[in-house]
Amino acid sequence: MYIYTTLKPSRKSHGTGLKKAAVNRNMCSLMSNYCCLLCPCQVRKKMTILILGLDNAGKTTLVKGLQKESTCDIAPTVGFSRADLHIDRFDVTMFDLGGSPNIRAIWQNYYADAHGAVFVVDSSDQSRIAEARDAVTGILMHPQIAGKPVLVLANKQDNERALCEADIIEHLSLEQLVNKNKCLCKIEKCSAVQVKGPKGEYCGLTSLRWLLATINGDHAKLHQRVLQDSAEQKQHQEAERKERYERVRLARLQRCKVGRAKGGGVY
Ligand SMILES: Nc1nc2c(ncn2[C@@H]2O[C@H](COP(=O)(O)OP(=O)(O)OP(=O)(O)O)[C@@H](O)[C@H]2O)c(=O)[nH]1
Ligand SMILES: [Mg+2]
Repeated sequence: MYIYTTLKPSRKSHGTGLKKAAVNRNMCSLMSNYCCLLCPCQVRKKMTILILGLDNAGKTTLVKGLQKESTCDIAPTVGFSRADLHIDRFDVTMFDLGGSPNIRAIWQNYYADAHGAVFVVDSSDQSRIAEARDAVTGILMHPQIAGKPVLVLANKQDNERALCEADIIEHLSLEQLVNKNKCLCKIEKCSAVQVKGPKGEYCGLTSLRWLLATINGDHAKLHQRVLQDSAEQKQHQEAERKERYERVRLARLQRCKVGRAKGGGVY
């Protein structure tokens, strides 16, 4: 069985697989870091990350925290917002996508462009954990996301009712999901409203560094996939646009014919 997770069991045991470190991957990552030092032209790599999760999970708060902006009074995201950040030696574009049910349909329009994703969970809201499981299942099973690295943030840990990482893994069926879809995955606790985490820096940033390093370790392959999927998506969208145009043109033509047959004027 392939183990594609570095999930850390914190309270309960989750089988032997979870404890295995991805040694080869880390070696590749180290080698690629070393190559970057030797080759200055490759120093700043571009990465696109999607920030996904249910409405009210704390996605925008997280992005604001990463941008060192105020995390107070944040309105629900209608559509999406884009943030460009320089983190270490990476140029990171983040798409913070609105999580309300009527907006979730647009998420898939962004999958092709993503090198990886962050899934934010409101750990304090057990009443919506099944909905979060359905959402994360849909994301990881999508052919344009499967195989890409995913960071799961168990947010709102400042709330005393918050579920721990082990509970979130269980409720989201995360182990089965990441293994089935071959997604490298890590789960981290987070409180997006708190400016400093236990390691002295913003909690979201510490966690995000894992995602960036993981993408960096497989950047050439992931980037090739992004280019190919994005090109295919554009072609598909263009074909759909032409088809729509043709449908409208034929409908108009038909209306004109009917109008003429009835002896009326042409509109
Ligand atoms: N206590 C607590 N509240 C948080 C935390 N993170 C976010 N919130 C609050 O949760 C609410 C929703 O946060 P948002 O960042 O707007 O959530 P979102 O996921 O972007 O929601 P949509 O844009 O609707 O998809 C806000 O009132 C935040 O202040 C956290 O770590 N702890
Ligand atoms: Mg938002």
